[in-house]
Amino acid sequence: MLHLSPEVEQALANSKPVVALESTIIAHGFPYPDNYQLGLELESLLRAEGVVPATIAILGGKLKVGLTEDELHYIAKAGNIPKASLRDVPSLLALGLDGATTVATTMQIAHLAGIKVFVTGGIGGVHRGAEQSFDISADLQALASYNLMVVCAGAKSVLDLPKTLEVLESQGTVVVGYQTEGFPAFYLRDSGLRVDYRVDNPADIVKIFETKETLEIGGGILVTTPIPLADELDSRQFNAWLDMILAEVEEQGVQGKHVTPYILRRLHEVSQGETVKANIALVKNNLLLGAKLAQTYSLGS
Ligand code: PSU
Ligand code: MN
Repeated sequence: MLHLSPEVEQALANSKPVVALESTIIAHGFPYPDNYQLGLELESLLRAEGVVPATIAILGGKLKVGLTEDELHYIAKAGNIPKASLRDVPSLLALGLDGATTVATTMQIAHLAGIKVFVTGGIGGVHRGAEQSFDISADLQALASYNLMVVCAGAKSVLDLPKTLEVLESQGTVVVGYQTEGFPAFYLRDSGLRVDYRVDNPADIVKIFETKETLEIGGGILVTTPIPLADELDSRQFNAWLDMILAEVEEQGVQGKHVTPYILRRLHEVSQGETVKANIALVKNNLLLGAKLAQTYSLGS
């Protein structure tokens, strides 16, 4: 069921650096054709760093690790490929269906393939109002289970960030800040919350990861890095947009897996593209750190 592209298969066999990328960001994170262009650009940025990109998706019931340009285009354009979370994977495979992988499923599949680094924009977490809705992303569950370095710009303040950090602590997930003491809040550099460890160079992050592997402690490491200063949004403006959109979610009864894509789409609309621009900038920034981590890890193996 696991289908590695020839490029990814060869790189892994030769312990060359590989970085996994998710497909929900392409299917649901950005409008077409920007999403297709972004998918291609992320891959070529990694290649320029000497790293093999492994974009992950479920297509026709197969776990695809490394996509062709046609497959990437299909996912970007289709518009109706469902978000595949952990619980969807067996059904999608058994029934021969498509799914865009979230952080959780991308981690699961990357882990099956033996990939150690995954770069995304922001993770899912505990939603605001979770004490009522119980809406907690399976991304946290995956971070508890799969042994990968996951690079992100923190999480959006769409989520309840203090609760998200509490769950990460309860389940024993290592959270580090790359050149930052503050837990980043995606479009904003600092959430006002702290990370446990500030680490200033990629080699030390890999060292933490390898130590965890040596001790056979399961689960991932969440590597957070803030959006570049020049790309950060204005926090008052952002919070005003967000409050408006959260009110819509409530009013329209948006629920379950539709919440995150709804919020993202509306942010893109009301900000007239500003959030898209910031999102692209932070993913690229994350990518460069992920490339360094993959290179450092592969040198040691
Ligand atoms: N957060 C973002 N952008 C995203 C997502 C989350 O800022 O695109 C996507 C990721 O694929 C993440 C998923 O894994 O949404 C989380 O969805 P849920 O909250 O339904 O678990
Ligand atoms: Mn949810």
